[in-house]
Amino acid sequence: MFVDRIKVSAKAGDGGRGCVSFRREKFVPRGGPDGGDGGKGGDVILRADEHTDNLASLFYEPLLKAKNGAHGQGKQMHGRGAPDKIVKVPVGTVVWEEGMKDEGGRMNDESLHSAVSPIADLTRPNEEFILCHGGKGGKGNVHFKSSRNRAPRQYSEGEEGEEGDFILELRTIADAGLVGYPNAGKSTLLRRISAAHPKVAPYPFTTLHPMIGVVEFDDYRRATVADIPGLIEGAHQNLGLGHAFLRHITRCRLLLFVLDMAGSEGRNPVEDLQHLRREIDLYDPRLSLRPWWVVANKMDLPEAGENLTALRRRYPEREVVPVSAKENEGIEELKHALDLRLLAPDLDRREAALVSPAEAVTDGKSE
Ligand SMILES: Nc1nc2c(ncn2[C@@H]2O[C@H](COP(=O)(O)OP(=O)(O)OP(=O)(O)O)[C@@H](O)[C@H]2O)c(=O)[nH]1
Ligand SMILES: [Mg+2]
Repeated sequence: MFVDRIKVSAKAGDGGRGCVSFRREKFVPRGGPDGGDGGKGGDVILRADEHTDNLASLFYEPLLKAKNGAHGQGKQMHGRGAPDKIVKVPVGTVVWEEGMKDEGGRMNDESLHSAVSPIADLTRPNEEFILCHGGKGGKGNVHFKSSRNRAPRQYSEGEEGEEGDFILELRTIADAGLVGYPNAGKSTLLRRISAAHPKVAPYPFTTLHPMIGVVEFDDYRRATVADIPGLIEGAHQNLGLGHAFLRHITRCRLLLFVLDMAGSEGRNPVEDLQHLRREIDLYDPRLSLRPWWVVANKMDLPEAGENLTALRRRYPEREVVPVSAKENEGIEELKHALDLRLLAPDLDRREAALVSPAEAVTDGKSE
C-alpha cells in the first residue's frame, strides 16, 4: 500500500505527579519532607528516515501516543521520564496542524498547502521534529518546605502532554521528475538509467504511485529521478489518476517531459507536450516556470523521426534528448546531460529566468 497523505492524532505523555513523603528513620526525628518529583512525559517525535518511502505505517497506527512519566517517590526519588515516541516518516514529509483554515474557510483540503504554511518540513535524512511535547513532571513536597512550613503536604501534578491532530503529506524529494502520458515509457526509462525496477507494461496506468530511482554517474556522483503515474488531459479535474501525484514533482529541480515520439496511440507528440505543459500550469503556475527538458522516447519506431523534426521546429530553444528506452539508445547521452545539468546548481536560477512567464503560459495554453 502506498499512502502519501494521512491524518494522524498524537498525544505526548503526561508528566508524573510529585510525591508527598516524609523521611522516617531511626534516630532522625522529624526527618522532613522527602517526596521526589514526577518524571517527564515522552515527546512524540517525527524522524525523517531514508529507508521509509511512504506513510503507510501510520495508516495502521493513526494515534501516536507517548508514555506518561512515572510519579515521584519517597526518599527524594524522581519518577522515571518516559521514552520519546519516535515515528519514522519518509524524507520529504510536510506537516500541517489540522484545523488550520485557508481563506475560503475550508479545512484540510488539498488546496490547503498553498494557503497556510506547514509547521514542519522534514527535508534531510534524520531530521527530527517534535510533534507534541511531553508534560513536565510535578514537584514533590521537598520543594515546598520553608521555615514556617516544615511538614508541607503540597505537591504539584505533572503537566499534561500536548496533543493534536495533524496532516502529514509526502512530497517526494528528487532532482528530476518524469512527466508524461501513460505508456510514454517513463518507467522503462527509469529502469534504464537507474537500478530502480518500476513495473513496465503495455497498458496505461501501470505505475500507480511515485517511485524514485538513483542514477549513478562517474566519481560517485548521483542524482535521484522520480517516476510518477501518467498524466492525461484533464488531470487537473481529477481525470485519470488525478493530479494528486503532481505534488511529488513540486520539489524537482528539473522536469523531464517524456514523449511517445511515434504517436503509437494515435496522438501527436507535439500536442502531447502542450497538453502536459498545460496540466502542469493548471496545477501550479510556479511549477510551469521550473526548468524543463524533453525526452523524446520510442525513437526506434518509424514515425518518430518526422515528429522529432516537428518538435524541434516548434521548440527550437529547448533541450530535446532523443532516446529509445526499449532499445537502450541515447541513454548514456541522457545520463551525461543530466549529470552536467544537475552539477551546476546556479543554472537553475539562470534557466528559470530564461523562461519568461509569457512563454510558459502561451506554451502551455495554446490550442
Ligand atoms: N517501441 C518502444 N516501446 C517502448 C519504449 N519505451 C517504452 N516502450 C513500451 O511502452 C509501454 C509502456 O511503457 P511504460 O514504461 O510502462 O510506460 P509508462 O510511461 O511508465 O506508463 P504508465 O506507468 O502507465 O504511466 C511498454 O510496453 C514498453 O515496452 C521505446 O523506446 N520504444
Ligand atoms: Mg510507469
